[in-house]
Amino acid sequence: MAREAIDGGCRAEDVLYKGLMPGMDHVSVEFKAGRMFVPEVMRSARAMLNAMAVIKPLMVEKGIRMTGKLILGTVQGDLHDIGKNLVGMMCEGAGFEIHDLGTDVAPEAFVAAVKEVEPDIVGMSALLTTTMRRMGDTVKALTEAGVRDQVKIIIGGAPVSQTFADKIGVDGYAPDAAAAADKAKELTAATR
Ligand code: B12
Repeated sequence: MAREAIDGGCRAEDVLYKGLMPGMDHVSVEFKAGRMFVPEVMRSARAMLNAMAVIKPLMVEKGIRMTGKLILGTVQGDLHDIGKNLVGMMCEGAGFEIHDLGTDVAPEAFVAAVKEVEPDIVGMSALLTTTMRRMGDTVKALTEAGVRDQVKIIIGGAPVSQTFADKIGVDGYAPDAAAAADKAKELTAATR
């Protein structure tokens, strides 16, 4: 449908901002209300990603800026990535350029990626009570490298909570992928 819209004369940014993003906003509302579930969110996100593959090159050509850049990774020692991938898909749906570092990401790898990509936001995922501590280590590594203040940090994953987020000094926590996209938008809006 995205290709048809472009071929029919629609501008790439209209396909994104008037078509795809309101569509994902709807998915977000329905997911939060418990009327849509993980498989439907994943299917919607996949449709969004396929449409983005069509329009992204056109947007890059025209120099149209995305909502922001977001680095995402599951922390060191942790291989769970289903939730992280969902967060990436929803944030991409919200217009973010995603740099997914994968799983088992060491604090130093987050630091290197921040220096290279210069993102607006760093997102960390942890599903194990043993690995959630690596989130604090990563914040420390970013601080020691002198880049902590250049980014907003959000965290999530089943054992993670707002209390834990406050404790390790990050900028946000979100319980699910839809809330993660909202939080990322809120934090980038605050910095502009
Ligand atoms: C699937 C799974 C696995 C798969 C992972 C496959 C993969 N590619 O991800 C496999 C089989 C590999 C696995 C392995 C292990 N697992 Co496991 N696993 C699970 C399981 C069943 C589901 C996790 C999941 O995908 N949920 C669905 C997603 C959509 O939800 P989510 O991850 O919570 O993500 C959402 C939010 O948390 C949030 N979110 C997530 N990340 C982020 C990031 C940001 C920035 C933000 C804002 C939000 C956010 O948004 C997401 C989307 O809505 C859970 C049990 C459970 N019900 O949670 C156990 C579970 C997490 N695993 C567990 C354990 C113990 C292990 C193992 C140690 C088992 C073993 N003895 O080998 C290993 C560890 C391997 C490792 N080093 O990581 C325990 C953890 C216990 C604990 N408290 O620490 C759990 C809770 C099971 C249990 N009840 O015992 N596991």
